[in-house]
Amino acid sequence: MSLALKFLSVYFFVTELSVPVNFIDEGITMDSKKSDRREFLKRGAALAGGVALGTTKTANAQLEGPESFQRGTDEIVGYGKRSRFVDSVRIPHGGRASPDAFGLDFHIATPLQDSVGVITPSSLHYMGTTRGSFIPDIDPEKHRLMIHGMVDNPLVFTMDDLKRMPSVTRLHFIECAGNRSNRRHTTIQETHGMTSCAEWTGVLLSTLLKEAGVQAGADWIVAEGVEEVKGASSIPMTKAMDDCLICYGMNGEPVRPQQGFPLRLMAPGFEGIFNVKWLRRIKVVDQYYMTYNDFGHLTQDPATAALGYQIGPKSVITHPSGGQQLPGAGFYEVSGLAWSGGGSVARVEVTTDGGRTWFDADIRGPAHKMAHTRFTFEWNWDGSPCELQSRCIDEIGQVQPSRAQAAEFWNQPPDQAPRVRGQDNSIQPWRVDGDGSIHNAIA
Ligand SMILES: Nc1nc2c(c(=O)[nH]1)N[C@H]1C(S)=C(S)[C@@H](COP(=O)(O)O)O[C@H]1N2
Ligand SMILES: [Mo]
Repeated sequence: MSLALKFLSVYFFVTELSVPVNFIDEGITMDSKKSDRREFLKRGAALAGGVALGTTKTANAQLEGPESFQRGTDEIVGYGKRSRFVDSVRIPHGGRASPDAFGLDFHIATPLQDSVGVITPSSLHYMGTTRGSFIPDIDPEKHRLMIHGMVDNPLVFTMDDLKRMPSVTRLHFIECAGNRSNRRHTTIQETHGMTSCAEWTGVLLSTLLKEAGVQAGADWIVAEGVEEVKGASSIPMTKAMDDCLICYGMNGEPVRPQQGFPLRLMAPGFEGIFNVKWLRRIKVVDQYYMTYNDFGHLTQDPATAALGYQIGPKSVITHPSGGQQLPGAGFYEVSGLAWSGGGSVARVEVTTDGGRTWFDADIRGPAHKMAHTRFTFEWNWDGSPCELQSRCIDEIGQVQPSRAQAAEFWNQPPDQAPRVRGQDNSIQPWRVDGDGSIHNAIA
């Protein structure tokens, strides 16, 4: 059939069902999808009976039209809105209500179970706050960033000043050091929801520091948010001069208030707490200063340290994951996210037999430095109970540890159940029961 004819028949088919005419585009691409599927079946990856049957049936049956059409509103025209059939939401993390009775927000977790690709929508980005936050309501016209201390020229920047400077746009994850899995968690939102990935736009901190002229012996900076006491972190000058960003943009619009509007520091790959929100001051100093946030970073000795700086290589299977349900045996694309504070993700391995055999997963899209990276693995589930895990290897060769290895690193006595006392980048096991239900398999 000629393309024109095909086009025509799709058109009539479509008008009959009274769905919008732009559906035609999809009618044409559907053919290429079909041939993919045939290709796929030839390769021997048989789909589950139920799924295949469902597909055949749909092809013969009348397709449903929309329930109704939405009348346009200024709100939808102005800022847009997702479908009422999409209900993925953030949840309070760690059992503490957000907002609480006083309107304070605490930690809030991203619904990673519903994630696709690598970008977290801004409205679903996790929120991390030390000891709770009222979200500052900052007028960007009045906001200033001061850089002072051991510099030749102390500087004060307006938002407009910053936007005149050379900018960079980069994909980076943030992860709270409190993003740790335990056996009481049931879903990935509970085990891993305190990490998100966004496209950040701003000025390199090195650009501003060079403008100010850093003096000899100035080995640290202290970055401060508007809350003074708790919103401050000491960061080594080497990191500040390397890849830290002063961000005003996030996913194509101004940084959201919960993420630090109008200005935040991004310290790629460092624990969440270093990414100071509502940034207003950077003091260049000669030594590590003890701030509220720095408590816990005083020593790198695993016997006493609560925290590190750089996030280790980490990954988690987002689908299928805890609380989800497989409809039956057959083909599934296992999909997950991997990231590392050490650079880009080089490789991800997946096991479906609880760690006895490991296979290379496919890396989807370019693996950016210190960014969530999507991996997938083609899996034929035979319907018997099994255990899925993933492990990340980053570009500097670091390998994501097992839970037992991470517990040993943080000095958990070997005769006790593995508990990760410090930063937890351990492998997450998901158990698949014979009925297709998925469960957290931490012992
Ligand atoms: N000013 C300020 N910055 C802050 C915090 C804060 O409470 N105040 N919380 C930190 C913590 S604990 C984390 S994990 C990250 C979270 O960033 P997000 O809320 O944008 O996800 O911000 C960090 N920056
Ligand atoms: Mo955090």
